[in-house]
Amino acid sequence: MRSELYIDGKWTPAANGRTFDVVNPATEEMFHKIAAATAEDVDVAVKAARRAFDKDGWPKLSGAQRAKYLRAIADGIRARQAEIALLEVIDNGKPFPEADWDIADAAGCFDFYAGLAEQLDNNPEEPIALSDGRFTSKAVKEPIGVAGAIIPWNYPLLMAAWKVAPALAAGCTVVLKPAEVTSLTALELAAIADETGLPPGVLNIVTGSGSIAGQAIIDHKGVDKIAFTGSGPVGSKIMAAAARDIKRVSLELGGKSPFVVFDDADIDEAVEWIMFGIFWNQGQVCSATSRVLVQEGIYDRLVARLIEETKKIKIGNGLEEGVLLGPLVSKRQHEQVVAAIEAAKAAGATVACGGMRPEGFDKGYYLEPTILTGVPLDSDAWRDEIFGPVLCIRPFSTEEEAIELANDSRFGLAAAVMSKDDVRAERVAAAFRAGIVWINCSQPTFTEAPWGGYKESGIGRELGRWGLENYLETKQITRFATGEKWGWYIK
Ligand code: TAP
Repeated sequence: MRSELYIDGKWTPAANGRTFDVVNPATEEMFHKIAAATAEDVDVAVKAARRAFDKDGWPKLSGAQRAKYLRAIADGIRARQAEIALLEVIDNGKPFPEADWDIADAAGCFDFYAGLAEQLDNNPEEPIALSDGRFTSKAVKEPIGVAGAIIPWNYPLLMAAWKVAPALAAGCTVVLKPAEVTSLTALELAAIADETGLPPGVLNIVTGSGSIAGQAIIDHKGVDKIAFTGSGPVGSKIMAAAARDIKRVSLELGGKSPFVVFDDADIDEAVEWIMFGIFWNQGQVCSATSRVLVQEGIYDRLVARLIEETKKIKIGNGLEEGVLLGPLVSKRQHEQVVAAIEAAKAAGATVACGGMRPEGFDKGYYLEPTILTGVPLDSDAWRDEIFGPVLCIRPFSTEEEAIELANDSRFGLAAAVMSKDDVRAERVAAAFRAGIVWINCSQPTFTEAPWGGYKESGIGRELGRWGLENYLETKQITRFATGEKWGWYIK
C-alpha cells in the first residue's frame, strides 16, 4: 500500500510530515496512514504539471503517442485488478464483485480515451466557410492546460479514471485529489502510470483534506480547469473560486432521481431495477433513483414484493462471499444517513422496512436497506440527497402527475421510467428534466455515453466524446489571403 504523495514523478511525504488515518469501514480498524498534502505540496504539484504542459511537450505529442500511455495504464490496471479491487473493498466498504467491476470499468475508460486520443490526430482541424471570400478559417481543438481534478469516495478508482483518462487523452496535465476517506487506489493509479514511463509532472496525486489540499487546488492560479465530482455545497464553492480567475469548470453533483413505474410493468422486473437503483454501492451513488413513483394499480403489490426482496439482501463485510450490501463509507456518512431517516420519521414518513443497524453488527458502519413510505413531498427525505440505502416510494395516478412529481426537484441528474408501452416510455423520457434517462432499467453506465446533470446536478458532461471536450479549448485560425487589400485606412 502506498502512503506518499506522487508529485513530478516522485513519491514524497507531505511538506510538514503530516498524515491521516485510513479506516476499514467494515471493522472500524485503522490500518494505514497516508500523507496529508499541504498547500505547499499542491503548489509543487501544480508547478510540475505546468512545466509538463508548457515546456516538456505533453500536449505536443500526437494523440497516438498519448494513447500508448493510456493503453499501458489500462493494461497495468487489469494486470492488478483483483489486488486493486481488494484495496477498494477495505477502503470504501463496497462488496468485492462491485469493486472488481469498477476496476475493470476504470481500465476500460483508459482504453476508450486512448481511442479518442488517436482520433484527435485524424481530425485536427475543421474548415469554416466564411461570408467574405478573402478569408479562410479553421477551428482547431487544443488542450485546456493544467486540470485540477477533485473526486469523491463512492467510486474511488473509477472517478479518478473518468477525470484522468480524458484529460491526458486531450493533452492536459493533471493534479488529482482523491477523497480523504478513499485514497488508496488513486495512489496505485499513480504507481501504474509511473511504470508506463509517463513523463514526470503529467499526472500528480495529492492526497489530503478537501479544506487544505482541495482548496489549494481550486485557489491556485496555475490551474486552468477544475473537474469536480461531489456535493452541491462544495460544487458551489468551486464555482465561486473558479470565477475569480475564470477557470474552466465541470461539476458533477448530486441528485434525487425519480423512477416512474407504470402499472403495465412486470412487478419482478420493476423490483429488480428499483433495488439496483438504490441499494447498489449502499445507495452512495449520485444517480441513485431514490424517489420511486409507482402507479396506483400495482402500488400495494409492488411495495409488498419490494419489501420481501429487500429483507433478503445479505449484509456484511464486502470480502465475504454473497454479500450484496456492505457498510457505508465512513462514520460520518453513517451518522448523516441515520439522521436523515430519523428526520423523515419526524416529518411523518413510515419505515416500511429497515432503518436500523442490522442485528449482529456491533462494529462497522452498517445500515439495513431502508424503504420509506408516506414521505411528505415537502420533507427533506423527499427533496434532498440522502446518499445511503434509503428509498422513498409513493403512488401516483396519471402520467401527467408522475411527470410533475418527477420533475419537482432542484436536481436533474438522472430519471428512469418503466412501462411495456414504448410510446409512453419515450414520451415520459422526453418530459424528464434530467441529463441521464433510463427506460426499463436504472443505473447502467457506459463509458461511451454522456454523463451529467441538469439544474443543481452540475455543469458539463463527462464520458464519451463529451468527456474529452471537457478538456479541450476551441481555437479559431483565420487567414487573410495574400495579395488581397483591406483598404480601411490605406486606400
Ligand atoms: P464533498 O465534501 O463534496 O467531497 C468531494 C470532494 O471534494 C472530496 O475530495 C473532498 O475532499 C473535496 N472537498 C471538500 N471540500 C473542499 C474544498 N473546500 N475545496 C476543494 N475540495 C474540497 O462530499 P463528501 O463530504 O464526501 O460527501 C458529502 C455529501 O456529498 C454526501 O453525503 C453526498 O450527499 C454528496 N456526495 C455526492 C457525490 C456525487 S458523486 N454526486 C459523491 C460524494 C458525496 P475530502 O474528502 O478530503 O473532504
